[in-house]
Amino acid sequence: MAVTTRLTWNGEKSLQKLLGNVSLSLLYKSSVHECSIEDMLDKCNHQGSTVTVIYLPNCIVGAFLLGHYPQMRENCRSKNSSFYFSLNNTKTTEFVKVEAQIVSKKLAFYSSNDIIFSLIPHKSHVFIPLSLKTALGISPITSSNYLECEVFRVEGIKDDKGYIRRITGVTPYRNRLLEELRAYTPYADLVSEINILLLGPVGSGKSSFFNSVKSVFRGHVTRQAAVGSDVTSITEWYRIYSIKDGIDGKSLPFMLCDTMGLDEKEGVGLCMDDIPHILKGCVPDRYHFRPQQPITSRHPTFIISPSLKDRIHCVAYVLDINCINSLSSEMVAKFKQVQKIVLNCGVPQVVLLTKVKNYHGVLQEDFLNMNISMTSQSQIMEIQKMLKIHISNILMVENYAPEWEQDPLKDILILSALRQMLRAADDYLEDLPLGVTDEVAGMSQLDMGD
Ligand SMILES: Nc1nc2c(ncn2[C@@H]2O[C@H](COP(=O)(O)OP(=O)(O)O)[C@@H](O)[C@H]2O)c(=O)[nH]1
Ligand SMILES: [Mg+2]
Repeated sequence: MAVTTRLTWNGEKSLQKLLGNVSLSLLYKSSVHECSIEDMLDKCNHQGSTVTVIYLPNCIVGAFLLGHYPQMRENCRSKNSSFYFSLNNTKTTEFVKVEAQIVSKKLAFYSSNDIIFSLIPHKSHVFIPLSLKTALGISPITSSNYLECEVFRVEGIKDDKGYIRRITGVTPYRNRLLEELRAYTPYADLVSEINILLLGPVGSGKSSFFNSVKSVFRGHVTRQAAVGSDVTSITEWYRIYSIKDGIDGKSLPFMLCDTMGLDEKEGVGLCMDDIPHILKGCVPDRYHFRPQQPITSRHPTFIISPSLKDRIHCVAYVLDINCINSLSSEMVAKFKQVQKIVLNCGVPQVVLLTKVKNYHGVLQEDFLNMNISMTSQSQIMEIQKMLKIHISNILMVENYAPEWEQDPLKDILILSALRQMLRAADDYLEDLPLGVTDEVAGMSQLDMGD
């Protein structure tokens, strides 16, 4: 009979995610195999990197060990890198120079001669010192008697160099990015909020990007904007969404402006003549788009004298990365038409590529330079050629779908994309002619008439 893990489906996914989208194969399970160090080592020796998962009454903790399990010989220490985690709150802590040794039927991990983690399989006992319990955010009175111990072989670690540092660095890096964006204020306080306009074909992930940003700041996956899987999948209203900070609920100084999708056919989807009005800030929140009838200044809610704060400060062209190579020539032509309007208005532009399935690839590189590490993809080269947008402004995300759990790596991509949009908007504000603060910049370049 096949031995199966005690982890739930979600628990197994979380563990795989924590380790960088690896595959796991169960080598040892204490309730099925013998509860002895001999049997455990027999199953786990010479298997390469492993993860040992301990099920305590109130939490699940574990140790990842880079390289082989130690040998049975006493007094033989094998040098490894390892890290320890709590699966309940996905907290991790790193120990780079760990020595593993079998002493008196106990598997012990040492760092600078102090035991940092040890297992006594025949007693179903785990020793976790208080300092490690604190670092992992688990209760100091957590029982030392475990219900189960499982060891998995970890497959799919492409590059060992710096692997543990990156894994354990993901959550702190995500938290630093979040803090940075929480503290963000627009350049020279010229406006109270940055307006980011999302433009792209139906189904490219515009509404999902807003939901994703909102989810990151909220601290759990939420959805406010209707997305493709809903009954009415097509966004027909112009929506200017604010984003609240989960901690104290204050509105953050950026808005995401969601539009109707662009369509390759004329007279379908977002009307080209609406775009200059949106860019200038004349179109109000909740305006109902009409594909064949652009808004005019006679419309009752048309904003006749928009100021700098009403304008769009950055445009993001949203595209599904998997569809780039199959964009029709009509859609490419439409994009070029849109781009001309945006350029004419002087608004900065970025590309947001969604549905990036292999986003765990950034873990194999240095996620501090994600754009550079992911630029070899042909789709990115293609979009750069098509829209002539600098590579640093081609951003990639994997949006949250409603049913998914939060993932710090996804958060990093979403927050990095948002940060780049805000930087582009700040450059635009900084570049405005002196004295242009409360009037509409670049207005003279556009016909305000109907
Ligand atoms: N896998 C995946 N699905 C996505 C992503 N972004 C959007 N989707 C899905 O694609 C569909 C269309 O998304 P939606 O946000 O409504 O696109 P919009 O028409 O541009 O607003 C929905 O079913 C979403 O759940 C993504 O980054 N990854
Ligand atoms: Mg939408």
